[in-house]
Amino acid sequence: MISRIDLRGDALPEGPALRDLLPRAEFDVQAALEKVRPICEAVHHRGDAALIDFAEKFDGVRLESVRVPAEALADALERLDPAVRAALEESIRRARLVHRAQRRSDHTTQVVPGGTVTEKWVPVERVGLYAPGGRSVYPSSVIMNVVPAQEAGVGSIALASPAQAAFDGLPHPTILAACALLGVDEVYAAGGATAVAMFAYGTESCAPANMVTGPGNIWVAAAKRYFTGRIGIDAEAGPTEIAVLADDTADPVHVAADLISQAEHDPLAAAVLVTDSVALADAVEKELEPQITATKHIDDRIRPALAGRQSAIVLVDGVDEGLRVVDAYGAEHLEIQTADAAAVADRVRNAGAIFIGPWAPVSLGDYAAGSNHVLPTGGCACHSSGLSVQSFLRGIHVVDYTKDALAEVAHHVVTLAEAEDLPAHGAAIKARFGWKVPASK
Ligand code: HSO
Ligand code: ZN
Repeated sequence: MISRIDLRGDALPEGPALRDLLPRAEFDVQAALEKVRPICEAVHHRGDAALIDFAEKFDGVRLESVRVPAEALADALERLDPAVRAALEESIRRARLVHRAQRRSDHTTQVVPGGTVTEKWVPVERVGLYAPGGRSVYPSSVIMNVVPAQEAGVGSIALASPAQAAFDGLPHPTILAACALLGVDEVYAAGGATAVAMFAYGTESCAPANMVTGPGNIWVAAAKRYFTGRIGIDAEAGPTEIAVLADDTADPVHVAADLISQAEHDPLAAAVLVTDSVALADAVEKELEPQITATKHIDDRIRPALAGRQSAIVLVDGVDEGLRVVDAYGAEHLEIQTADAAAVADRVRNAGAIFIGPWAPVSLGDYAAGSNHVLPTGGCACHSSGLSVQSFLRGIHVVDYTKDALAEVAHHVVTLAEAEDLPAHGAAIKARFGWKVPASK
């Protein structure tokens, strides 16, 4: 069911050549871009009316308004199963602890006497968050988006999630309840690319946002790409990935369960085991079948995810080689299940999040570790981080120089301006000193 890639024996190739040997699905956002263009433009030109038409077409329900009334949020919270409420509250509490600690403070550097540069961190003014509907109704993702935005101090937070025919055109009640728990009261019933377009352009009922974050399918990713430059985005989230670096000390029951746990998200989800132990590889493979049979989403998601070209068991010559493989892969989630797992984890360079040892499965991070679960996929962990307070802040340099401090460096500025054939740049300095460049001290 899951293929094997045997990298034992020969020396591993370097960099991109190694990455090419590893499994990964096609996620062709560019191709989807052409399809979302007319949708985005319809929202641009027809506003709420377009959103209502698209909800009817894609979600099968005719809405009276896209804005969710306050009573619907209160009602969803009231009806929420108390156990789910307690779990969401604990997840929020832990996420707040971690994200509050991320906030950077402003910092002033004195470059010369009388010359300072302060880096001031300012939250984005208005953010639109997207929470998928359909196959993935995840109140946990509402938490993972809202908490960092709130802890960053974003003043205006709105959330969109697809209209659900089964709930009178409202977004799913657990999404609404999560919003109510988090104090988010501006919620819209809009899905996929239409929601991103609503936030990017604004409509009669929704003011435009400066930034859109949140997971979603390929249409959401394509719409984010369409608007890049106009608005800020977090990342073009692709299908979920788990990589497990394990040796013969790992428990095959745990490893199999963790691979299946992420395969459960999507037929395109990736589950990759990297190990130097053939015995473990065999035991995990043997363990998969009974565990799959005992769960849900078997034929629509788990089997195709594990059998797909994006998933594999990769055999390597040792943990050092395994580390090179997981670094080349840059997994969204990386579990280290080896002897001395913390020391091995310390050597990892590329991963969205790292989970150390037998008691930190990805599922814990998905819900209640305190860490964020909106993480870079598709190898983007090689250059990007997951969602954090920092994602919602802008660092603004504030330059404050006295006359003496400017005079001291004036000749260098004028010299560089002339070297770049930009004499007006130099003139802006000279004009302040009676058109004569002050002599250097
Ligand atoms: N593993 C998913 C997030 C998620 N899991 C939501 C359960 N609910 C992507 O990191
Ligand atoms: Zn998950």
